[in-house]
Amino acid sequence: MIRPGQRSIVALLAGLVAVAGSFAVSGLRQSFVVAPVDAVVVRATPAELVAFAIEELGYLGELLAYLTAVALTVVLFATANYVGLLVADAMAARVSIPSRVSVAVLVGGTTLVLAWLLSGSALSSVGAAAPAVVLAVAAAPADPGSPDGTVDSVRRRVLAASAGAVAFGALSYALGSRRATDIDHELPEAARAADAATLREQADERTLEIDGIPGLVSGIDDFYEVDINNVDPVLEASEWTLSVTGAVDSSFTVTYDELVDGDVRTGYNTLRCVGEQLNGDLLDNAIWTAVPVATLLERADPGGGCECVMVRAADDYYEQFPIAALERGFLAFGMNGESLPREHGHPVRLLVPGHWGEINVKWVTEIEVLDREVEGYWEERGWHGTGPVNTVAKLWTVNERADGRVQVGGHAYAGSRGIETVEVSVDGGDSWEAAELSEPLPSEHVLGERDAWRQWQYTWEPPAGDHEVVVRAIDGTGTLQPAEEESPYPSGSSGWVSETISV
Ligand SMILES: Nc1nc2c(c(=O)[nH]1)N[C@H]1C(S)=C(S)[C@@H](COP(=O)(O)O)O[C@H]1N2
Ligand SMILES: [Mo]
Repeated sequence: MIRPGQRSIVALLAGLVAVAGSFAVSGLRQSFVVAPVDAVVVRATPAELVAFAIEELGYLGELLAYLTAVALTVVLFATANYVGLLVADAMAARVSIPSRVSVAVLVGGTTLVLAWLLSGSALSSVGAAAPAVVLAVAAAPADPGSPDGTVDSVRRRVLAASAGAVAFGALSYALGSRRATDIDHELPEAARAADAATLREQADERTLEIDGIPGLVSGIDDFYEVDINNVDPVLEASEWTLSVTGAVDSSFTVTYDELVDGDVRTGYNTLRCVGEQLNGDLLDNAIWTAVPVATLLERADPGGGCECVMVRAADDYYEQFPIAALERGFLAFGMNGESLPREHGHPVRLLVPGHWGEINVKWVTEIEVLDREVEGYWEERGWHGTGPVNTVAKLWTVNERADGRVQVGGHAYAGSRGIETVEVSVDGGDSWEAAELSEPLPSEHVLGERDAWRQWQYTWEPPAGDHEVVVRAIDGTGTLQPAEEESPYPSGSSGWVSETISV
C-alpha cells in the first residue's frame, strides 16, 4: 500500500512529467496543455491587477502569469492522478488486478483524457500520458505482501521517480524549446523585399549617432511585444484567411495569396502601447510591408449604425473602433524585409496609423462591421486605448563626454501629428532650448504620413552640481505635450520626462 503522503508526491510528479511531456512534443503552441489554462488565467485576472502588472512589472508580470498557468496545470493533472491512484488502491484491495496494472490504466487514462480536453491534440495527449504512466508505475505501490512493498522500498522508488521526473522535465524543456515554428521568413515575390533594404539605408542616413539609444528602425528582436497570451498563435500563411462580415453589402473572405497580390506598400510606422510608463520603452518603429485596408472596405461597402468595426484575431483578441480609423489602416505581412514574425502577428496584422498599439490587431482573422458599439478586450478592462496616441519625448540616455560636456537624448513620437520640435530645459523648466532632431523619415515612405518617431539630442556644458533636465515635444499641429502628469491607466501616460543629473 502506498501512504497518502507518498501518493500525493507520485500524483504531483506524474502531473509534472505530463506537462513536461506535452511541452516536449508541442513546444510553445496551442496544443501545449498549459496554453488554454494560461488563456483562462489571463482572462480571469482582475482588471486592476492586469493594469498594475503592465505598468509596474512589465515582462515580469507576463512571466508571473505564465508560471501561475504552468503551476495550475500541474496541479490539475496531479489532482486527477491522485484520484486515479486512490481508485487503483481500492481496486487492488477488492479485485485481483495487479496494482501496477490498475495504476497504469487509471493514471494513463485520466492524463490522456485531461490532456485531450485541454489540447485537442492526440500527439500532445500521448506526450503527456506516456511519461505519467511510466512514472506512476515505477513508483507505484507493489502488490501487498511482495518484498518491494515495504515502506523503505516504496520510499526509495519515490525518490528515484523524483530524480527521473526532474531529469525528464529538463529534457522536455530542451526538446520543446527547439521545436521552432515553421514560419517562412521569405517575403512573397510581390512584396519587393528590396524596398525594405532601401528604406533601411534611408533610415540609417538619418539616424543620429547617440550612444545608448536605438536607431530609427528597431530590430525585429528588439521591437517590443505586448499581447494577451503567453502562447502566441502559430498560423500558416497558406491556411490563413481574413473575413469581412457584419453590416456590409457583401461579406467575403480573402486568402493570403490574394492579399499580398494587392497594392503592396513598404513604409515606416511606429507603434506605442497605451500601458507604457511615461519614459518607458514600449515604443518602436519598423519597416512594414503592407496593403491598404481601404480596398477591402470599398469592396464590402459597409453600412451599420455606428460607423464602427470589431476586429478579431486568432488569439481570441478583439478590439472595436471607428471605421474611419480602419480606412486609413494597413494589413501588414512583412517586417523589416522579412515575413511578419510569429510574435508580431504572423501571417498578417493590422496597422492603424496614429492610434495606440492595442487596435493594431495581430493574427487578424475578421473585420466585422457593427450596428452599434460594443467594448473591446481592453475597454472591458477599463482602458481607453483605441484613440490617437499621446505626444511624448523620451529621455533615454545621458552621456558624459571626456571634454566635460553632457549629452542627453532619446526619441519623440506624436502619432500621425508628427514631431515638429523637441525642447530641453536644463534648469528644471525655467528656460527652454530646441534640441537637435533627426531628419524626419520621408512622409511618402511612412504608412500614415507623419506616423514615425524622431530622435533628439542636446549637448551642453554644465557647471558642477545638480541639474534637472526636462524634455517636451511639440507636435506637427503646434500643440505642446501636456505637462499634467497621468499614469498609463486608463488613457496613456502624460507629463514631461525629467531627470536630475549630477556633474
Ligand atoms: N491579436 C492581438 N493583437 C494585439 C494584441 C493582442 O494581445 N492580441 N495586443 C495589442 C497591443 S496592446 C499592442 S501595444 C500591440 C503591440 O504590438 P507588438 O507586440 O507587435 O509590438 O499589439 C496589439 N495587437
Ligand atoms: Mo498595448
